[in-house]
Amino acid sequence: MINFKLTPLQKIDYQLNGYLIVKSFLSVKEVNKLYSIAIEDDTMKKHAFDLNDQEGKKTKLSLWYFPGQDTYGLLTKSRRMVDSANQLMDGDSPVCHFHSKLMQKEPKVGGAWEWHQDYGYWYKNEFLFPDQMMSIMVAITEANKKNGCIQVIKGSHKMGRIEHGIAGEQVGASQHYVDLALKTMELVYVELQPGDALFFHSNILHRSAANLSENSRWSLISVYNRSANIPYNEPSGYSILPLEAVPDEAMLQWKGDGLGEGSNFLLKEKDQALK
Ligand SMILES: O=C(O)CCC(=O)C(=O)O
Repeated sequence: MINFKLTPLQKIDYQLNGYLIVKSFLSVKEVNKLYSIAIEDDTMKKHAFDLNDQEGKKTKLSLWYFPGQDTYGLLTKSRRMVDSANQLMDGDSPVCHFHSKLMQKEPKVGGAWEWHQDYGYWYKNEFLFPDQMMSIMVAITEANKKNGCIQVIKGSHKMGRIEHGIAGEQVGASQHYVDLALKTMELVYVELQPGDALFFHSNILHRSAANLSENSRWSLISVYNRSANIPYNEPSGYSILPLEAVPDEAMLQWKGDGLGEGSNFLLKEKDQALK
């Protein structure tokens, strides 16, 4: 959607529930472009690594810190993404980009994500203000119950941070608190069509099941932070670098570069933090 703006009602929904779904956030043309780059771009492929769940099932993901002048970077920096993050996060310092990842859950082998809060990871980076952090996920292929769509516990962001431990190569929230949350709040399967977006708070409890279907589930997740929310244990430095927003049309109309090494990809072998 060109010149997309959240309505006051959508903002209230997000604050109440900890997430918000926006249908047709991207056009078919925009999603097709993201999909073909994901398939064809050598840099993206070269930097993809496998993340194992507790049963050894794998999600393929590429994660980068710097949104450049390539199609993915231009989407992450687009007005519709940056202005939405600005409307939804607490605080008033400039919006910055922490990192983005392309998630590829392949048919039959795509791994699960355990129940967690993203802030369960980011707390370790010593960000102090979870209300100043959020993610925007864009579905590149359809996401449904069969191919392991995201599940959220509606309103669970209001619980504050829950203890997390290690779960496979991931971090998982205390099962006791997850069980209590499930007893108290509604579990929602976030089924999306290509181009739909999910906005979610850094403290919402979420997970996804393994992809046991015949179809891939691919998505882009970009994470935003405010420049005043300094992480005292996060060496990349990007999460406090203000973003310069570009027009929504840029990802289709600008002659973007390909994804380059300048995007600063995470190398799994070398880096500890996975998110
Ligand atoms: O997309 C998924 O299946 C889960 C991703 C997730 O939980 C995350 O990135 O925090």
